[in-house]
Order: sequence, then C-alpha cells, then structure tokens
Amino acid sequence: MKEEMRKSQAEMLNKRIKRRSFLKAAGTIGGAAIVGSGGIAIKDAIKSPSEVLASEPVKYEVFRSTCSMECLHCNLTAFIKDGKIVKVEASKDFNVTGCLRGMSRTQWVNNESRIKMPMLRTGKKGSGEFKEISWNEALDLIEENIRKTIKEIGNKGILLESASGNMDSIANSMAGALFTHLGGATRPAGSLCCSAVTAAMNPIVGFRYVDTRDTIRDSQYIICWGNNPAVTMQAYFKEYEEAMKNGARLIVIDPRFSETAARADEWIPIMPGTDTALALGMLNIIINEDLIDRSFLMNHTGAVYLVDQNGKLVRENQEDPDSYVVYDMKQKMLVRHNKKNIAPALSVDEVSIPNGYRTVYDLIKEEAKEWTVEATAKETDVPKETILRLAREYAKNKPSMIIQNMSGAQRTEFGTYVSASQFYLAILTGNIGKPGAGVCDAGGVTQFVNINPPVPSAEVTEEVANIPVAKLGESIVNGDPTEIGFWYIMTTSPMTQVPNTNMVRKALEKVPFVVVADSLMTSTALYADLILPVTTVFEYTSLMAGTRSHYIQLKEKAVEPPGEAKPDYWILTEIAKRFGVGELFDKPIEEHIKACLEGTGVTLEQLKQGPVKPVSTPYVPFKDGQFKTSTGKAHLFVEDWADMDHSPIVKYYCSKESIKNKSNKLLEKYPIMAIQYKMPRSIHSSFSTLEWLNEVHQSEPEVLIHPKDAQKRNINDGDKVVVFNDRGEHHAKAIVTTHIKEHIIGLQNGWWEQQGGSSSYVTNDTVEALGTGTSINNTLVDVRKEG
Ligand SMILES: Nc1nc2c(c(=O)[nH]1)N[C@H]1C(S)=C(S)[C@@H](COP(=O)(O)OP(=O)(O)OC[C@H]3O[C@@H](n4cnc5c(=O)[nH]c(N)nc54)[C@H](O)[C@@H]3O)O[C@H]1N2
Ligand SMILES: Nc1nc2c(c(=O)[nH]1)N[C@H]1C(S)=C(S)[C@@H](COP(=O)(O)OP(=O)(O)OC[C@H]3O[C@@H](n4cnc5c(=O)[nH]c(N)nc54)[C@H](O)[C@@H]3O)O[C@H]1N2
Ligand SMILES: [Mo]
Repeated sequence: MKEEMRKSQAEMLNKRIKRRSFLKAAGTIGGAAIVGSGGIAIKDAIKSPSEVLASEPVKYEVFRSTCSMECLHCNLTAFIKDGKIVKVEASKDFNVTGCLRGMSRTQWVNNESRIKMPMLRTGKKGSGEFKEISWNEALDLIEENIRKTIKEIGNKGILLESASGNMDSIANSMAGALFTHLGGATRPAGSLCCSAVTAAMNPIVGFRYVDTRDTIRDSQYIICWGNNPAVTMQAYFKEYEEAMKNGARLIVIDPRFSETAARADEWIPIMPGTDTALALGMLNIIINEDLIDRSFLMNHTGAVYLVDQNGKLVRENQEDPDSYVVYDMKQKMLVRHNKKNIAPALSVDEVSIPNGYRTVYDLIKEEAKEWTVEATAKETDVPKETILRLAREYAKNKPSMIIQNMSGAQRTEFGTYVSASQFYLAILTGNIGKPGAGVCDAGGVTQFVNINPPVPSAEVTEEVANIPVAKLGESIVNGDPTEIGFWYIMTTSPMTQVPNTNMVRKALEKVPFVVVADSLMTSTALYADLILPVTTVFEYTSLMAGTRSHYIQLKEKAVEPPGEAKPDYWILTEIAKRFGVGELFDKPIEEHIKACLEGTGVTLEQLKQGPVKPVSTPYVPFKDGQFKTSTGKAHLFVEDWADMDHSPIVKYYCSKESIKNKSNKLLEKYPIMAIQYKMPRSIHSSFSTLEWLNEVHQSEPEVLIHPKDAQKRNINDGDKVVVFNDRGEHHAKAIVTTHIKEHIIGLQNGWWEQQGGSSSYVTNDTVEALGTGTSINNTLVDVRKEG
C-alpha cells in the first residue's frame, strides 16, 4: 500500500519535474510569485507535456490553487499574462472534470466591483453607502470596538462568525484561535450545513467526514437519498456514470425531480421530512424477511449489547464505559462483549436472555415494527410496492451504497435521525466497510491525516454560551443569551445563508459594530459598519487540506490583489498585534503551512510539485467492519440522545412545520411545504453575481411549483410570484412543473439581496433537535401571484 502511494506520488512528481525542466529550458519561470511554477501557452493546456514541448514559445505563467468554498476543492490551474489571470481550468493531472464555476474564477479575481479598500459606513445600514478608509484607521476601529465590547459586555459580547467561504487550513482556524487569545468570544453553535450528520456519525461509527467516493463505481445499487450529486458533487458524478455502465441501478429519493433523478433509473418522490419513516419501513421489511447480515451484526456491532428493563445499556463495570454486556449462546451466560470465542445473542425472539434483558437489535426491531408498509406509505407518500421493492433491492443487490453527502434530507427538524437511519440500513445489512458499499458522507483528507491548526488556541478567560446558528438572528435581536457589541463576519454571508433573513437583518442593524471581511459587496456587506477587502483564490498562498478533497494541496499566489485587499491571515495577524499576541501569528505563511503539515509526513516542498494524496486508492472506510468508536464496533444505541430526552434508538418524529402534522394550526394559513436546493450556478452565495454563470444559467430566483398548486392560485409558468409566511417573503419566477411533488415547492439557495433576495427570508429557523443544525427543508409557506 505504502509502496503504491509512493509510486503515485513519484509519478506526479515526475510529471511536474518534466514540465519544470521544459520551462527552465524555455527560460520563462515567473520570478515574482512566491511558489509560482512556470508556464505553458494557453491553447496548449489541452495538450500533453510532450506535445507542449514540441510546440510554440511560452507565453503564460502557470500557477495552481484550489476552489476554497464548500465544494470539492478541485485543483485549479491559472494562466497568467502580464500579471493578470486570463484563464482558469481544472488541473490536468487532477482526476476531476472542471466546472464553469471554477473557470469563472477569472471573473471573480478580475471583477470590476471588487472591494479594494477598507470601507466605513456613511449611510443607513443596508443603504450601501460607504467611504474608503486606510487599513490603519480600520484596524484602530476594530481594536477600539473590541475593547469597548469587552469592557461593557465582556468577551461574550464579541461574536465571531465564520463558515464555508474559505475552507482552507489557515483562514477560519486562525480566526478561531485569535479570539481565544483575546479571552474568548461567542460562536454560532452547530452548522448551517450538516451538524446532524456529525451528531449521527460520531456516536455510531466514531468518526466524520468519511466518504466512499473511491468505490462508487464498484457499487451495484446506489441510493442518492435527498442528495443531488450531479450538481452538488459534479466533479465526481462520472463515478456514478461508471457504476451505471457496470450495471448498477441508481435510485433518487427526493421530493424534486433533480438533475440526478433525470439521469437515474428511478425517482422516488417523498414527502419532505419523512425520510426516517421510510428508512424504518425498509428496516421492518429487511428484518421480517431476514435480509440482515447476522454475522456482521454479531461481530462488528453493538446490536448485540444488552439493555435492561429501564431501557439502559448493561455494563459489566459502571466505571468502564466500554464494558458492554452480551449474552453468549455457547456458554449460556452474560459476558463482556469483546470476550473471545463467544456467540452473542441477537434477539430475545431467538433465545431466552436472563434478567428481562433485551438486545439493542430488539429495540430497533420494535421501533421498526410500527412502520408497516401501510403506515410508511401513508406518512411518506411513497407507494407500498415501491417501499417493498426498495428495501429488498437495497438488501439483496450487494454491494449497495447510500449517498447522503450532507443531504437536504438532514437539514430537517430531526435530521440526525435521518442520517442515523441510513447508517442503520447499511449496518444491519452488512453493507459497509466493503468496496461499493457504505454511506457516503462528505469526505476529505482529514480522514487520513491530522492537520494541525496553524496557531494553537488559548484557554479562554470567559466561558460563553454559544448561539445555535439557526437562531442567530432572533438570539441577537433578543439579546439572548447575550447582547452582542462586536460582530466579526468572515467566510460567510448570513444575510443569504442563515435562516429567517428578516431576523438576521434586524440583528445586523442592532449590533453596534459589524465587520464583514469579503471580496465583493455581498448582501451581508451591505449591512456592515466596516468592510474589509479580502483576497480571492490565486491572490494569496495557503494550504488546503480539508473535508472535501482527498488531496493536500498548495494554494499558490499567482497575481497581486486589487487595491489593498489582504488575506484573512494578514488581517487577523494585525488584530493580534494590537492585542499583544502578534508573535504567534506574525510568521511567513510558509511557517504556518509547515505547522499544519507537521506529523502528516507530507512536506511543503512536495506540495510545490503538485497535490499529494496521503492514502492509497481505492480507499474503503471502516474496512472489514473496523469502526472508529471506542470499541471498534458500530454503536446503534446512542446514550447522548437519551440524555437529550430523545430516543437513543432511531425514531421518526413528524416535524412541526410539515403538511403531515395535521395538528399544526399554521397549516390552515400556509398549506405548502417549501424545500431548498442548490444550483449549478453557485456554491451557496459564492459565484452568484459572475457574468458567465448568469449567461449560462438563470439570472433570477425561480420557484418550482406543481401545476395543481399553480392552477389553484392562478399562477402561470413564468409569472412573478411571492412565496410567503410569517417570517417574510421571497420573490421569484414560477416554473410550473411536475418535477416537484404536489403541495411542495422548491426554492433555490444562494441568491443575493441585489438579485431579488434569498429564499432564507422564509426558511424555518427551528434548531434541529439532536445536532443543533437547521430545519430549513421543513418550512410552511403559501404562494401568490405578484401584485
Ligand atoms: N453546485 C453546488 N454544489 C454544492 C453546493 C452548492 O451550493 N452548489 N453546496 C455544497 C454543500 S455545502 C453541501 S452541504 C452539499 C449539499 O448537497 P445536496 O444535499 O445534494 O444539496 P441540496 O440541493 O441542498 O439537497 C439535495 C436534494 O435534497 C432534496 N430535499 C430537500 N428536502 C428533502 C427531504 O426532506 N427529503 C429528501 N429525501 N430530499 C429532500 C432537494 O430537493 C434537493 O434536490 O452540496 C455541496 N455542493
Ligand atoms: N436558504 C438556504 N440556506 C442555506 C442552504 C440552503 O440550501 N438554502 N444551505 C446551507 C448550507 S449546506 C451551507 S454549507 C451554508 C453555506 O453558507 P456560507 O458558509 O455562508 O457560504 P457562502 O454563501 O458560500 O458564503 C461564503 C462567503 O464567503 C466569502 N469568501 C470567499 N472566500 C473568502 C475568503 O477567503 N475570506 C473571506 N473573509 N471571505 C471569503 C464569499 O465571497 C461569500 O460571501 O448555507 C446554508 N444555508
Ligand atoms: Mo453545506
């Protein structure tokens, strides 16, 4: 394995060296950039290195970086002429298909509307009236407002909000560390994205950001469950196509006929928020028809752990959390689960177990039993025959894989159970730890190596209660749990991405000093007191080793930023200096990168030659049933959930804002359920305003509405409509289509205020029950024709 890894790295290195020597021969290596790497003529980029060698003189410098927001962190190559980026494409030696967003980075870097200087608000918040000030004045204001806030409110009065705009190994990590060195700050708790997945995976399999992308093509049966990889994992969709060529069936469970559904063998429309009921219904069939993998359950899982009559896990020794007890059928006695040569009982239905104990499997069985085919069909709107076929096909067509990849299905009120129920299906059928099987999470290089923070955090002097991110707006408006005096926003755009935009707007208006670090006048920047101009990809050097790509990559600086735009790490270092902790931060970026890499076995020198993948391919997570929990087994009974007064076994709860929840009075007012979907034209609010993307895709918000719902409201295809509820209004163009279930509408994610406004104006800001995530896909609304 190691040998293979070395080989592939050596191959990559060779390729790069060839190119370098060619460049040296041509005598055109760029001198200005820190780690720049030579040049190829732009039209030659599609040729092989040898073809290039044989062709014209060199005209362009070439640099490499990555997309930095929450996409797949594909390696990008930029072509530079006279200090300007003229073209960006996916790097040829990087096994992905490039996308228009990546290519449009030229338009982001060269954008006329880039913020070039720090900007101080002069008009009302939201008016967009600002004046340019110097960095010195900007940093003075930041220092003054932080000191004032600490004095008047305490450290809890500082709010640091950072998210997925730049997921490299430096930016957000350094920001988090800085504010601990200042004594602490309030942070959003949970994530807008996928904390429900974290809350499911950590207890069940012991680890997160574990993906199965390497063996998608080996799968026989793939369920994209509330997930749309044709758009949201675009660069790897070819793997699904390979699997289908190899005979796999592709199934999509989605209320919307998504881009993936269009390429799939089967689309299963479902009532949003009811996915756990469907999974339990499938489990019931799988259990009844004995399609479970007994030996896997007995040897690799906690399905055999015993539970006492009070519903608590039985332990041999209360002091030892891993001392779970099973009933050994050989010796007919209770023993510790990991005793050698035992045959643990799976169910009281098969053997009698003393003390009235039952197994975890018995509890799952009992929970699933409620979900008869009839009950499941009624709740989910999936026909009975489909449920039966789905369950049987999933369990029999091995290896089968479930794709969740931070799915829409888990951005629901009980999203943790949705994610967990998919692991139950994989584990009970032994469909995990093998090529072509498993549950595909978002995954990155951090599942193979540990990347250190560039600057270690400090012990905070003041403990703060963080604010659930779904409730960010309302919490700040109500000063609960704290007043906020200083809000630092970087790598995120709350005005478009946080639920309940009107509350977020009020919060931005209320907080006395809001700093937004961004490169463009975003919807959020409009509400800042101070905007800080930041660099974009190709304007700074950094390290990308995160949760979305299997490679460790260097982000090379290729061009000078416009005006006085600076990388986040420069800004954070300047703030640190003003608070007397500058020495930890004020180092050349190469030093920080080296600190991140320490212990990985990968060096900066290696990265200068190209991306490095520190694991052999194909990678199979939890291979041979080796899980990352404390016992090495998959745990299906989660005590943490019981501690939160929820079921320790996956259970289906109907969400409050659901048209299935007939007891909700709100339903009379708002009889339609709105779900969200991501678009090819943007990554959330990033890329949203770039011209090429507007040319190729839609340039205004759209809403998908079923013909019957449209007709009732006198709405025709193309009409301007208003989607509304008590939280606010979202204005969009109606697309009347059967590509969405009746009573459901589909809203797009990422539109800016300046483009008509975000669909977050209506989204549900209920905190997801177990993972502190969001419930945006459980939103009740109605729709009317504009005007
Ligand atoms: N082009 C593009 N790619 C992206 C992103 C982007 O913004 N743009 N964002 C990235 C990020 S951060 C993430 S988290 C991933 C997300 O990747 P996905 O989860 O694939 O993205 P979504 O479009 O949010 O949701 C997928 C589907 O879930 C459906 N859905 C909504 N509610 C439910 C439900 O209750 N049940 C079921 N079964 N389906 C439901 C929606 O109709 C949608 O088609 O994508 C990543 N990739
Ligand atoms: N309505 C609705 N809301 C959603 C979703 C949805 O489907 N619908 N999806 C949710 C999900 S899954 C996610 S992950 C979140 C994502 O939400 P966010 O994490 O807010 O992601 P983006 O909208 O991409 O915002 C990133 C911002 O960071 C800026 N940025 C880019 N690079 C840098 C940099 O180097 N430094 C700094 N300082 N800024 C930079 C960009 O210009 C952009 O303004 O949204 C969530 N919110
Ligand atoms: Mo996300």
